[in-house]
Amino acid sequence: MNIWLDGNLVEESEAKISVFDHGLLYGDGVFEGIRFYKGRVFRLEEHITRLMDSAKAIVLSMPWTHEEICRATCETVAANGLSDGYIRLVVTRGAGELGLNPYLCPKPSMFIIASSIKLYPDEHYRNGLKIITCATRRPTPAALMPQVKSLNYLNNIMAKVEAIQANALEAVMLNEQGYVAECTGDNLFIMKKGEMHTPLISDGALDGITRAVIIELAEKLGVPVIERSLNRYDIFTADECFLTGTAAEVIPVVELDKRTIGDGRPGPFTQQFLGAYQELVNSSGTPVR
Ligand code: PXG
Repeated sequence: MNIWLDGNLVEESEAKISVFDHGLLYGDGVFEGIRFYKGRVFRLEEHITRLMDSAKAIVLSMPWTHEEICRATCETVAANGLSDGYIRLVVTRGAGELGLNPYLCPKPSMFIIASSIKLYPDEHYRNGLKIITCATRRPTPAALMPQVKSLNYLNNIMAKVEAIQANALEAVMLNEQGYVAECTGDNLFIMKKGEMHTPLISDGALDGITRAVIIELAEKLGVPVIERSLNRYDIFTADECFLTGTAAEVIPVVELDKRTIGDGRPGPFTQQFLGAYQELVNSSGTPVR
């Protein structure tokens, strides 16, 4: 496997980062997870824009331009001869002194891995996920900005642990006020009386690229979209519920906290959006060469 590391494509065994890198020492850095289908990178521009914004928000000055990163991403996919897969793009603060001070790290590092990703097992796309609400809350924006896709994922990992311990694959995370923010690695949508509802970004959700695509598709299909604060009541009483993410794509949810959502089967809107999403990813994107 060829890894792009600080400007060069190197063998996996040569792709090494210093133990003094603040990305490792403090989770100081940002990342993106991007998919490519049939040799085309899906929503590449949007992912790199979010990466640059995340970096800016944590005062990490990027030594590479938007265009250079797009090119490097495509180059990495092409170098590995892959047609479908997953890209992990990571920017770390770089190596520096021990101690939090990021200004003592002179040079950020960037690496790009093009590989595959294990999705939820197929049966869950057919039958729907059974998920839980976890006790771990999304941090308030006054603590850790939820829109920054930082290397600090412990909050989500602790939520994921709760899900797994409860024999579930995902967990709904609430914000400090008790409103639904999102799941540990996916945004959440419900359908109610033919309308689509999804939490506001300001309620602690990541501004998901897939979320934006689904909103676009809904508007194209004439489905009203309402971004508002949701609580568990809204999910319990929804006709349908589904999650979106680069890795998960669109996945139905049929149960929350042992309560059946709708009729307990993936609903027609969910199936329609999953179909429309799959059609879009297979017919658009930036060619890698
Ligand atoms: N919320 C969170 C907290 C996420 O991390 C999403 C929503 C969905 O966003 P996109 O832009 O993908 O539609 C994410 C997505 C990984 C990985 O291994 C990436 C995510 C989540 C979990 C794992 O790359 N990001």
